[in-house]
Amino acid sequence: RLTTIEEFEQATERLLETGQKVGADSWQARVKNQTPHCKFGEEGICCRICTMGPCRITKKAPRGICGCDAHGIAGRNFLRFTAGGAATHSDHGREICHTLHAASPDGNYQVKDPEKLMRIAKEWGLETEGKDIYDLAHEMSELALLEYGKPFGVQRWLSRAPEHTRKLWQAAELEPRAIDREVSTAMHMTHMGCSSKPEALVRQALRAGMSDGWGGSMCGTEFSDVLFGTPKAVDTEANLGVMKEDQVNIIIHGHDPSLSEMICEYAEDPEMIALAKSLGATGIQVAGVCCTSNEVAMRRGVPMAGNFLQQENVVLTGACEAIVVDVQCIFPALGPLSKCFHTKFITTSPIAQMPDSDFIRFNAKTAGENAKQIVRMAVENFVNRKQDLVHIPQMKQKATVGYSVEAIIHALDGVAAGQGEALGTTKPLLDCITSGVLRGAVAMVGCNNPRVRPDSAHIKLMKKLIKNDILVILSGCSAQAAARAGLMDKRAKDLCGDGLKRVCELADIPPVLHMGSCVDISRMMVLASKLSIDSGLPVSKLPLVGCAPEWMSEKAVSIGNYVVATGIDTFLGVDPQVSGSSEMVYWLTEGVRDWVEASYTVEKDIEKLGDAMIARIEEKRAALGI
Ligand code: BF8
Ligand code: SF4
Repeated sequence: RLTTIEEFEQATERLLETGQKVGADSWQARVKNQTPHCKFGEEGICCRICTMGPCRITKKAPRGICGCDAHGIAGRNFLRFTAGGAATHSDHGREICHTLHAASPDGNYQVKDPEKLMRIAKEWGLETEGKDIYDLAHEMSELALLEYGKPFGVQRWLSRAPEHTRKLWQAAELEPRAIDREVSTAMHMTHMGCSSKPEALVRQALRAGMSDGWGGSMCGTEFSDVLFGTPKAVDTEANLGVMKEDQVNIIIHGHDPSLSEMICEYAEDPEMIALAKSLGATGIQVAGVCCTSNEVAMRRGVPMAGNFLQQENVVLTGACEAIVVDVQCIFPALGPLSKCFHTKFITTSPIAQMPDSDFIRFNAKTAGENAKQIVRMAVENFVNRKQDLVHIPQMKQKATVGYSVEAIIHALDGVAAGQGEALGTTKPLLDCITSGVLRGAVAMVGCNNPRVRPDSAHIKLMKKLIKNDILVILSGCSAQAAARAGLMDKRAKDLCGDGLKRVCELADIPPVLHMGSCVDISRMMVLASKLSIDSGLPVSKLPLVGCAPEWMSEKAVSIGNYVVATGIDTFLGVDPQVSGSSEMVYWLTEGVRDWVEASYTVEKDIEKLGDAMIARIEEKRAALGI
């Protein structure tokens, strides 16, 4: 049985009551204080790029002091928003490259998937014969780091894309050059007195997005696999019920697996477990929040406590000894909130420093020591729990996660073998789509946002899609919404149409596949490219669409831009704050189609959003005559 949204909400209500007892603030209360939002901001027509402003566009004042109109202002805001997201993902990727560079046989980090490293090295034209795997790792990490600042040429990863897509990118000047350069160019273009032409701003927004998805994020995903292992199907559990009343609960939150992997290692350290027992706990439970959770769930089966808008809930259980964070999507609210409980809020990255936290600077060289110190701090904090505040909602669901492209191909091989077909291709999936057993696929991604009833859009859409024989692939907080609801339990096949149900049975998969964190949307680009190459069809002709129904972050826009630029129509449930400019709306929803054969659709009515996706998939099928 699925967990319903109402049950999620009842559990939250109960936790908020605890919060009230201890005088805690909550996002639910802050949303009320912030409503109504500033209309100029919502429509993207407030500019504070120079101190002659801020300027806001109204009927009476159609131009800023410099003369920039609504289109230029909304366009610049959109490009800066994208640049923020691209920088964030790509910097995460860079950190992973540095971790790879620090890997050594007897150091903190090892190469867990040498085969994948060799595969990428060959792809990049390196001689691998007889090379020590760590020498190769260092050489590869240096090459990858150079992708961030190389003076000439375009991103190496682009060679994975089908030829048709590459031609479109070349013609539209969308190929990302050095990763950092695209962010710099975006900042330069949006400086006072540079670009104010929507077409140019949108073009750079797509290219900056491309530097993320086909640059920095791809480095992040691929080299995380090399370091920590390429995910394969693994069982886990999701929702707050994974926390344990009789154990030390360590919550890991953020994004970079360099930290979370190490915490997981040391939470299994016999010395730490013995310490926990000596203090009255029966053991140590690690659980995740946000993309960090996705990373360690996919590789280790570490349970998922919750997604973005559940982060305060883990502290409100009163049973969280430590919430350990690195970068991105961390509420500064966790500082004051943790002070209302015994919880230690431990920040670890110079990139994300927050008041009211204990800062333990974490880096690749001292990772082991740092992780041990953090785990010890959490364990020693167990005795400070205030028993009368402890309440863990007894809700959790089983989930099977870990569907990297490699794992999906492996599952498809199971089907191919049964039919005597060649292994290692996406052909069985394409056959299912051509025959109509599957109507198509939706890549559903992104955050929660209080503008949408949290998780409800994700879950509603997934249920609708699988019922219509549409396979759903997921990442980020969308994936966690699915897992918490129970849609990643293989038994959820019973909620599917007959076709998808049969595929789930044959391939032994759940109907919604967890592909990882948000940087792992690069995996989806690789999968789409493979489908295109194996079928001989352009990506844009495949019955495949993208969707972010509850998105909120700059990263999400950067992602949307590279997904669209890859030829995948993308459906948003939250407005990208450009509605104050008809030209920006035109460029994003129609204009870009001339460059990349895909565009955005924005629809805040979730039922209609689902219908629009299904209609688009059916249109694509009809155009192919299948
Ligand atoms: O990068 S889905 S709330 S956690 S931004 Fe953040 Fe959004 Fe979650 Fe991961 Ni992605
Ligand atoms: Fe106003 Fe132009 Fe300055 Fe923006 S750049 S704040 S529109 S004067």
